[in-house]
Amino acid sequence: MKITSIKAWQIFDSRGLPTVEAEVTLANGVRGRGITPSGISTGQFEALELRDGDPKRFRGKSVFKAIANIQNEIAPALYGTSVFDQAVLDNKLIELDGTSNKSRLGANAILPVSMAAANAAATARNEPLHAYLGEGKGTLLPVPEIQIIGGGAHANWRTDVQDFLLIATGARNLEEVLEVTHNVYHAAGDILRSRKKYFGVADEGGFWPEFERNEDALDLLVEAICRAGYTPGREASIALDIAASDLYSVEKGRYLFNLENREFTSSEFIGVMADWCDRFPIVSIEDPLADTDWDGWREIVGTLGSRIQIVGDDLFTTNTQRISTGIEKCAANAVLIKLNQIGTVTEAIEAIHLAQSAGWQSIVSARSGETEDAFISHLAVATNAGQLKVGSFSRSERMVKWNELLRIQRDLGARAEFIGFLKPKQVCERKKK
Ligand code: 2PG
Ligand code: MG
Repeated sequence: MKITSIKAWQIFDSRGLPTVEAEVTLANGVRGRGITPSGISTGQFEALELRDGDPKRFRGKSVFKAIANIQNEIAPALYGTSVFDQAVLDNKLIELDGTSNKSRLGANAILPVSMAAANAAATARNEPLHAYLGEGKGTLLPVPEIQIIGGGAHANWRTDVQDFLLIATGARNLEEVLEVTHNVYHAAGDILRSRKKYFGVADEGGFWPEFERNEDALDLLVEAICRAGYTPGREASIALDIAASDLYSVEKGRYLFNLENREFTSSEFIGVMADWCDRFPIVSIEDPLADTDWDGWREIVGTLGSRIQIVGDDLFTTNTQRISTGIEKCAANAVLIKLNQIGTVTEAIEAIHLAQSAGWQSIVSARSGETEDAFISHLAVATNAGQLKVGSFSRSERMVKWNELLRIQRDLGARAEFIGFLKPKQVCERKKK
């Protein structure tokens, strides 16, 4: 089944910023669509997001160059290519770009075409996307990791730590996860409103509170879990995304908590997190250190890696070379997977497979700038990734992913598996089986 047409347009994401939508049409008239999300706390090693930079148009944020690259270069190169071999197709895109970080054509030109082709292929085969991408082998429903409080770059730095998330560690199925999450999310809102600490909603739908210390958010989460009728650490636990690259001052060689006017060396910062892990039911920490601080990453894995999940996001940027280095150095035990960090569907799937082969967990993730697209829910199931992180439990660009997961579950029927949150050791044991 050959590609006969590729078109692209500028549309808008959940922050109201321009992004790229591509549409692939096949010889039989079947069409597939792909939309690029966009991050704000981006890692320096990510594939390049091409923006026009013309201050007179969309404050420099328009994506017309990326769209022109699709129309003038990508489309002619892919006409006549079979849509059913995603790896070959993605490889053509990588070669056409010719750079190591997709900086010539832009990852936001390449990715929507890659996603649109996968969608068109699935439709042409009359299969749901998860079945097509996973060749029917994807049956594991990912455990949702759901933001309750948003901070950092997503909430004008009201807290230094970026995400305070909930994982329903005691849930026996997806419905229970969503019920626990629903109850804790709304309990947290009630508490904040009653204390007049509610400032609004952050970029990913989590609450944007007025706190004096980062730890206040941990206290709030524990209180909300209890208020909702659960036992912290049993039915519901805490995950954090420190997004520490944003907190690291190269000049000072220190991590900064500006909210509290505190500075830390790498080891001191690890000490803060170790102390939090002793006092709060934390099961996962993402980006606890900056993406250049490999020694710090090794140290935190030595200190906390047997107890909790240590996730590399900015550290790895879904890049198999960086993940391989991380595996060699024992610098984490889990990888965050973001399609637009690397730029093609095939490379994202390879990153998940690499993590799995090392006995690491993979967490498929949305960006802070999202759309109505639910591709990642399918990707998580297709690859048996284990976890899914899409922001909070409000706003349609987030809920569409959770709702799609429920649809996928219905679609899989008796084949759907839910095994819940696995500790690092359990992930390794599952791999050995
Ligand atoms: C992250 C993401 C999503 P952004 O750091 O994990 O929460 O943020 O998309 O802004 O990089
Ligand atoms: Mg992150």
